[in-house]
Amino acid sequence: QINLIIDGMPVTVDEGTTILQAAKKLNIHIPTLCYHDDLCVAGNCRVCVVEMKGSRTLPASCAMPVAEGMEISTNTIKVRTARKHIIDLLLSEHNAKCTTCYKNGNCELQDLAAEYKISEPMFIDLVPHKNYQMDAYSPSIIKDDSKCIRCQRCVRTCEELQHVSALGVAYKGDKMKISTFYENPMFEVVCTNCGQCVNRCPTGALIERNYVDEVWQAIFDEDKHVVVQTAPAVRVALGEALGMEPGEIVTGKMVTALKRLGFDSVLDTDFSADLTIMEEGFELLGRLKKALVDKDPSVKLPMATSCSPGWIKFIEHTYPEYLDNLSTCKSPQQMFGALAKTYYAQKRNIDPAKIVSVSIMPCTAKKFEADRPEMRSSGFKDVDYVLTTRELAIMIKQAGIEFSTLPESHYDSIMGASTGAAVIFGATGGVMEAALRTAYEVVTGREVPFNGLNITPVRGMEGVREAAIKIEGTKPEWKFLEGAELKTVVAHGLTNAKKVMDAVRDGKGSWHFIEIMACPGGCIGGGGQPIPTNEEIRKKRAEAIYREDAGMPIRKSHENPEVIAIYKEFLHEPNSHKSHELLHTHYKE
Ligand code: HC1
Repeated sequence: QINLIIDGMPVTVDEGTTILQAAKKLNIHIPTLCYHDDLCVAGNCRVCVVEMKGSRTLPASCAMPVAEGMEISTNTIKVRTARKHIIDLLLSEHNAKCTTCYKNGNCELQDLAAEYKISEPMFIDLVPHKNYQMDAYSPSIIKDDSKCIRCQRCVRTCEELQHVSALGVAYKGDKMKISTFYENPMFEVVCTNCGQCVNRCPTGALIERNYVDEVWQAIFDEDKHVVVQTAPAVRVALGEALGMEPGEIVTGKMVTALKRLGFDSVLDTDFSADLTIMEEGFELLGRLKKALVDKDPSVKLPMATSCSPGWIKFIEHTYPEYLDNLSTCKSPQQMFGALAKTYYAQKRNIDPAKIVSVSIMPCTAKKFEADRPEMRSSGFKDVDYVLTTRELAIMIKQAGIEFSTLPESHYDSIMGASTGAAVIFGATGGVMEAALRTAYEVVTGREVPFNGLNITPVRGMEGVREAAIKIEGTKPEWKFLEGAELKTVVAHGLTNAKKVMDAVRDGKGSWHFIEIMACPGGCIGGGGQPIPTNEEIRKKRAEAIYREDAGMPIRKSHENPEVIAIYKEFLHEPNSHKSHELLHTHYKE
């Protein structure tokens, strides 16, 4: 334990704590820019400098560990002047057209400039002399170097959290910039579109490509029928972008808001998440049968989930030899899109050409996914526009809706019913838990033997989690699984995905089923979620997801009445010819 004094107040903290963390314990706010809770310390912006008794220099509080007897001052004239100069220097190289910036009102540099009352710039405006580049080729992410302050949060995110390293530091000195391999557009390098960099960028240098105006246009077009689907993780995060606390469940208010925005039908990705469980669950059982009964050597096991588009892009780039291990199921977003312009159109008697299909996702990679050539099995682009949670919040604000006071509404019918199994898709481990709830019951006729359907071994925030489930008392047609142990593993964040895939490649993992989500925490920590997103906030959103599940009247995908209906009326059975036509795909090398 270390004792020190900050701003005249004594504080005791563990060895290894930084001055920044110790100050936080005293509720003293020290400004930061390059620092982020999720990332390793960089100490390169130096906005967090403090004065230390006995030292002539001003240490960066994010990088300096505490020491016994230290006396720190966080707000002296020297500190204030240094911070002001640093902010001013950053502004001299920053395209500060704040009024037209997408991040206006949610920019950490703007906040600091306001806090430190930067009025007359002290340094020459260097922006006109710089050859800044704008990369707007990706359907997911726009990179604008003129807004970059080179804090390298994006670089650390891409390298540490995601093990992708699509972004890196190029050149030195005043030419230093954040760039890609040979300065190619992000669209053409190994970027997975996960948007974790976007979520951590303190300015407008990395933003999502936004489709708010296009969606408004569709809503105002009387000739169009605009359907909207909402992803599981949006309902536990949207409130944050509209002034509410992390972890508030706003499902009913969100539905009301979407109806007031003018969408013709407000439906739920959770419906197609339940459908995914049926398709994916039977696919897994089919693969197990082929491997165990038919002894078919061509069967690929372990089977891996395929609903996270960042993960799909990652496996395409990094482990292409395992593409056949992916489930052939499209993601729930894309299953929904394909059905919106076929099944839904037929049932509502609407010309599918007039349907505009919009999805609200916690994810930027979903924009890329919707653009993939594989995603046109309805004969049209299955999902026309993908908005992030943040973009939906923008639309709600633009419409002048006071979100927190909204009454609650229910989703519309046909593809709006869902279960607790679907909502947990939004948290890491959720797809696995939902699949086990259904697969176990299909095979044995009994509920999965865990306390109240809560398969806790697959829950939590540990990067890689293994769980095994013994199958006993099988129905006659599944006799080959009697006594078998179904081995599963769950990973979130691509660094953890790499650990699992390396183990598979090296023959160290003997799993049957793998769930991988590209983002830390799963979709609740998606790149399109409200900013800030950090560990504490992810935990609160995950808790909300499990609360939502626990409160649902139906908690198993195969009991979703609209899923039962679609099989009866349209798809016939899981993995049917029709299902394969619309709901499955194959990613090729
Ligand atoms: Fe997800 Fe999924 S859970 S991928 O995390 O399978 O984005 O929320 O919508 O498609 O259902 C995201 C979330 C989401 C899909 C589902």
